[in-house]
Amino acid sequence: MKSALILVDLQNDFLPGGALAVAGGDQVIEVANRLAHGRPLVIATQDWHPPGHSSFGLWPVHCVQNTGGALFAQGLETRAIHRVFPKGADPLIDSYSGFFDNDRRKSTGLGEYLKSEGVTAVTLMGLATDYCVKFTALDARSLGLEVTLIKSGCRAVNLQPGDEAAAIEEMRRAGVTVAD
Ligand code: VGL
Ligand code: ZN
Repeated sequence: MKSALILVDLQNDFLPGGALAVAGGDQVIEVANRLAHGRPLVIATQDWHPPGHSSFGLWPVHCVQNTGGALFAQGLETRAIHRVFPKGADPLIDSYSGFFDNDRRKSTGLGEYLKSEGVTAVTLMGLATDYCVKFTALDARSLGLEVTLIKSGCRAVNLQPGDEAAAIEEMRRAGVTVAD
Protein backbone atom coordinates (compact mmCIF):
# COMPACT_ATOMS: atom_id res chain seq x y z
CA MET A 1 0.00 0.00 0.00
CA LYS A 2 1.47 3.31 -1.08
CA SER A 3 0.11 6.38 0.62
CA ALA A 4 0.15 10.12 -0.05
CA LEU A 5 -0.54 13.09 2.19
CA ILE A 6 -2.94 15.63 0.69
CA LEU A 7 -2.93 19.14 2.16
CA VAL A 8 -6.14 20.92 1.16
CA ASP A 9 -6.10 24.67 0.51
CA LEU A 10 -3.66 25.84 3.19
CA GLN A 11 -3.75 29.37 1.78
CA ASN A 12 -3.66 32.83 3.31
CA ASP A 13 -7.25 33.70 2.41
CA PHE A 14 -8.53 30.81 4.55
CA LEU A 15 -6.55 31.89 7.62
CA PRO A 16 -7.64 34.51 10.18
CA GLY A 17 -7.31 37.92 8.48
CA GLY A 18 -7.90 36.40 5.04
CA ALA A 19 -10.82 37.02 2.69
CA LEU A 20 -12.62 33.77 3.58
CA ALA A 21 -11.18 33.28 7.03
CA VAL A 22 -11.80 29.93 8.69
CA ALA A 23 -11.70 30.16 12.49
CA GLY A 24 -8.56 28.47 13.79
CA GLY A 25 -7.29 27.88 10.27
CA ASP A 26 -3.83 29.06 11.32
CA GLN A 27 -3.66 26.29 13.93
CA VAL A 28 -3.49 23.52 11.35
CA ILE A 29 -0.28 24.70 9.71
CA GLU A 30 1.93 23.11 12.37
CA VAL A 31 -0.07 19.89 12.02
CA ALA A 32 0.64 19.94 8.27
CA ASN A 33 4.35 20.54 8.81
CA ARG A 34 4.53 17.69 11.29
CA LEU A 35 2.69 15.25 9.02
CA ALA A 36 4.61 16.27 5.89
CA HIS A 37 8.05 15.93 7.43
CA GLY A 38 9.91 13.07 5.78
CA ARG A 39 6.86 11.80 3.87
CA PRO A 40 7.67 10.30 0.48
CA LEU A 41 4.70 11.91 -1.27
CA VAL A 42 3.08 15.18 -0.23
CA ILE A 43 0.46 16.84 -2.41
CA ALA A 44 -1.19 20.23 -1.95
CA THR A 45 -4.36 21.52 -3.53
CA GLN A 46 -4.60 25.25 -4.20
CA ASP A 47 -7.83 27.17 -4.65
CA TRP A 48 -6.94 29.26 -7.71
CA HIS A 49 -9.67 31.51 -9.05
CA PRO A 50 -9.52 34.00 -11.92
CA PRO A 51 -10.77 37.53 -11.15
CA GLY A 52 -14.59 37.59 -11.40
CA HIS A 53 -14.96 33.87 -10.71
CA SER A 54 -18.56 32.59 -10.66
CA SER A 55 -18.26 31.58 -6.98
CA PHE A 56 -17.74 35.21 -5.94
CA GLY A 57 -20.99 36.47 -4.46
CA LEU A 58 -21.82 33.12 -2.92
CA TRP A 59 -18.37 33.47 -1.34
CA PRO A 60 -16.32 36.62 -0.81
CA VAL A 61 -13.63 37.29 -3.43
CA HIS A 62 -10.86 34.89 -2.37
CA CYS A 63 -7.81 33.02 -3.66
CA VAL A 64 -7.50 35.12 -6.80
CA GLN A 65 -4.67 33.81 -8.96
CA ASN A 66 -1.32 35.49 -8.37
CA THR A 67 -2.46 37.43 -5.30
CA GLY A 68 -1.12 37.09 -1.76
CA GLY A 69 -4.36 35.55 -0.55
CA ALA A 70 -3.89 32.60 -2.89
CA LEU A 71 -0.37 31.90 -1.66
CA PHE A 72 0.30 29.01 0.69
CA ALA A 73 0.26 30.04 4.34
CA GLN A 74 3.39 31.65 5.67
CA GLY A 75 4.80 29.04 7.99
CA LEU A 76 3.84 26.13 5.80
CA GLU A 77 6.97 24.23 4.86
CA THR A 78 6.34 24.19 1.14
CA ARG A 79 9.68 22.46 0.50
CA ALA A 80 8.01 19.27 1.70
CA ILE A 81 5.35 19.51 -1.04
CA HIS A 82 6.07 17.44 -4.15
CA ARG A 83 3.13 18.40 -6.35
CA VAL A 84 0.53 21.17 -6.35
CA PHE A 85 -2.89 20.75 -7.98
CA PRO A 86 -4.69 24.06 -8.60
CA LYS A 87 -8.48 23.99 -8.74
CA GLY A 88 -11.31 26.42 -9.43
CA ALA A 89 -9.55 28.10 -12.36
CA ASP A 90 -12.51 27.69 -14.72
CA PRO A 91 -14.39 31.02 -14.46
CA LEU A 92 -17.78 29.31 -14.86
CA ILE A 93 -17.65 26.48 -12.36
CA ASP A 94 -16.26 25.95 -8.88
CA SER A 95 -14.21 23.03 -7.69
CA TYR A 96 -14.48 22.21 -4.00
CA SER A 97 -12.84 18.86 -4.58
CA GLY A 98 -9.16 18.54 -5.35
CA PHE A 99 -10.08 15.89 -7.94
CA PHE A 100 -12.94 17.27 -10.06
CA ASP A 101 -14.94 20.40 -10.85
CA ASN A 102 -18.29 20.51 -9.03
CA ASP A 103 -20.08 19.05 -12.07
CA ARG A 104 -17.51 16.22 -12.02
CA ARG A 105 -16.80 16.66 -15.73
CA LYS A 106 -13.27 18.02 -15.59
CA SER A 107 -10.44 16.42 -13.65
CA THR A 108 -7.64 18.39 -12.02
CA GLY A 109 -5.29 15.51 -12.83
CA LEU A 110 -4.87 14.52 -9.19
CA GLY A 111 -6.63 11.17 -9.53
CA GLU A 112 -4.65 10.23 -12.62
CA TYR A 113 -1.44 11.29 -10.91
CA LEU A 114 -2.09 9.16 -7.82
CA LYS A 115 -2.93 6.21 -10.02
CA SER A 116 0.25 6.62 -12.06
CA GLU A 117 2.25 6.69 -8.82
CA GLY A 118 0.57 3.53 -7.54
CA VAL A 119 -0.99 5.34 -4.58
CA THR A 120 -3.87 3.42 -2.99
CA ALA A 121 -4.32 5.35 0.26
CA VAL A 122 -4.44 9.03 1.13
CA THR A 123 -4.17 10.92 4.39
CA LEU A 124 -6.10 14.15 4.21
CA MET A 125 -6.21 17.41 6.15
CA GLY A 126 -6.76 21.11 5.57
CA LEU A 127 -9.39 23.77 4.99
CA ALA A 128 -12.26 23.75 5.09
CA THR A 129 -13.74 20.59 6.62
CA ASP A 130 -17.29 21.23 5.37
CA TYR A 131 -16.32 22.18 1.79
CA CYS A 132 -13.06 21.39 0.10
CA VAL A 133 -11.87 18.75 2.55
CA LYS A 134 -15.21 16.94 2.48
CA PHE A 135 -15.55 16.90 -1.30
CA THR A 136 -11.93 15.86 -1.77
CA ALA A 137 -12.42 13.00 0.70
CA LEU A 138 -15.65 11.82 -0.95
CA ASP A 139 -14.11 11.89 -4.43
CA ALA A 140 -11.07 9.99 -3.17
CA ARG A 141 -13.39 7.31 -1.81
CA SER A 142 -15.32 7.19 -5.08
CA LEU A 143 -12.02 6.55 -6.88
CA GLY A 144 -11.43 3.57 -4.59
CA LEU A 145 -8.74 5.12 -2.41
CA GLU A 146 -8.43 4.41 1.29
CA VAL A 147 -8.90 7.73 3.07
CA THR A 148 -7.80 8.78 6.54
CA LEU A 149 -8.91 12.21 7.70
CA ILE A 150 -6.72 13.94 10.29
CA LYS A 151 -9.38 15.79 12.23
CA SER A 152 -6.94 17.94 14.21
CA GLY A 153 -5.59 19.20 10.89
CA CYS A 154 -8.96 20.52 9.71
CA ARG A 155 -11.18 23.49 10.53
CA ALA A 156 -14.68 24.23 9.25
CA VAL A 157 -16.48 27.27 7.86
CA ASN A 158 -19.67 26.34 9.78
CA LEU A 159 -22.07 28.62 7.89
CA GLN A 160 -24.67 26.76 9.98
CA PRO A 161 -23.73 25.46 13.42
CA GLY A 162 -23.28 21.72 13.08
CA ASP A 163 -21.95 21.78 9.53
CA GLU A 164 -18.61 20.43 10.70
CA ALA A 165 -20.13 17.47 12.55
CA ALA A 166 -22.43 16.73 9.60
CA ALA A 167 -19.49 16.79 7.18
CA ILE A 168 -17.48 14.41 9.34
CA GLU A 169 -20.46 12.07 9.64
CA GLU A 170 -20.94 12.13 5.85
CA MET A 171 -17.26 11.27 5.33
CA ARG A 172 -17.46 8.42 7.88
CA ARG A 173 -20.50 7.00 6.11
CA ALA A 174 -18.54 7.02 2.86
CA GLY A 175 -15.85 4.90 4.49
CA VAL A 176 -13.39 7.58 5.57
CA THR A 177 -11.36 6.72 8.67
CA VAL A 178 -11.38 9.69 11.02
CA ALA A 179 -8.24 10.05 13.15
CA ASP A 180 -6.85 12.74 15.45
C1 VGL B 1 -13.34 26.59 -0.10
C2 VGL B 1 -15.27 27.80 -0.33
C3 VGL B 1 -14.80 28.36 -1.50
C4 VGL B 1 -12.53 25.61 0.70
C5 VGL B 1 -12.86 27.13 -1.27
O1 VGL B 1 -11.30 25.54 0.53
O2 VGL B 1 -13.14 24.89 1.53
N1 VGL B 1 -14.55 26.93 0.36
N2 VGL B 1 -13.60 28.01 -1.96
ZN1 ZN C 1 -12.80 28.98 -3.67
